Amino acid sequence: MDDLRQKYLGAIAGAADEAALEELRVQAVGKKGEISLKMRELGKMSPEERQIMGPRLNALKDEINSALSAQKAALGDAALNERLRAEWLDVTLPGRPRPRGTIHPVSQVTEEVTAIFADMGFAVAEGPQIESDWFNFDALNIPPEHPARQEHDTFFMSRAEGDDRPPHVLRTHTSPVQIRAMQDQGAPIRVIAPGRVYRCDYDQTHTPMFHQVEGLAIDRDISMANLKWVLEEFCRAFFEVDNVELRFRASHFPFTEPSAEVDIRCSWDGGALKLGEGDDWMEILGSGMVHPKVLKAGGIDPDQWQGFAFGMGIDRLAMLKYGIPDLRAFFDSDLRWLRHYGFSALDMPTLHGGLSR
Ligand code: 2NL
Repeated sequence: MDDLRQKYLGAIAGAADEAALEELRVQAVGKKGEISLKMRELGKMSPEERQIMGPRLNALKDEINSALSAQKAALGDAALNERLRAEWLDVTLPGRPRPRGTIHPVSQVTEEVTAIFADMGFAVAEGPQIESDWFNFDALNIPPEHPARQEHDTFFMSRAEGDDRPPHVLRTHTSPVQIRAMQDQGAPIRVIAPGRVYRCDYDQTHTPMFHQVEGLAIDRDISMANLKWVLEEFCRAFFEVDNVELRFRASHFPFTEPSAEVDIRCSWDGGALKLGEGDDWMEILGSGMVHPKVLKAGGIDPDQWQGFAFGMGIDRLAMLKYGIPDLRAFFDSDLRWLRHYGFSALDMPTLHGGLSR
């Protein structure tokens, strides 16, 4: 009895894992285990022997069972301690800085402009960058022989051999988007069309791809006065200055009549641009009342409806607002430039939260 006791209690205390423990349990107290077999032998004993051996065997069985569960608990504790040691983590360490992308100034300014005009009830319209010459030119009162066609430095797509139809073009302005919007939605309508435009021109101040935003408002009685208010409101919000002064200078565009170029009062004291004060004027956009022929091309009756349109360069707006000197760097994908002039992805421009902070 003592040998059995020594053997199993020693083995249990030395068991390294739960599998070893289970093997010992089966060996000792399982159905065919050593203790169980001994208990079966009780039947063959004399009553006196049985009186002594029975309780001793039962006590030994109990002792082995509790040693088994004690060791099982100890192994569980050890395993947990080992996990806690191995999976230890210093939660006070500073976060690891990840390589961070930034929002391009063109995207930032597009979002800002969109937020401002959305607040005045303008929806965003989009359209194809490859256009038919009808949508890019004819619909905008620029017929084939019109000098403006040459001035647009158009990129032409190629047609298949023997196909004599006029080629498609890369849109030279976002106006065709607004023609499509008029055709699709009819009047009244209030939309802006921001997007990429293309002209075959490359120097200090021109890139063959650049960004434009145009606006269009058509209703029964929209006038130049509404245009003036909308543009003043826009400049106040966009440049974040209370005193803006705009000057409307008579001009000419084929798609508007009358037409006006708009200058903003500014000063260049000490090389820094200040808006709303000073004796200088800087041209920021073109505008006018939509030409009746353009309304017709958009499927809108010019005897019933009228309205204004305007257009400006997003890249130039970004350079002015954020003091970026070189236009061509916009499209170089230089990571150092992008980190310097880029914006945080989390700071979405809103009118209430601040446009650019
Ligand atoms: C500029 C001048 C302008 C428009 C764009 C327009 C569009 C339609 C009808 C009439 Cl659908 N006009 N757009 C009007 C005046 C000026 O852009 O300097 N852009 C950079």
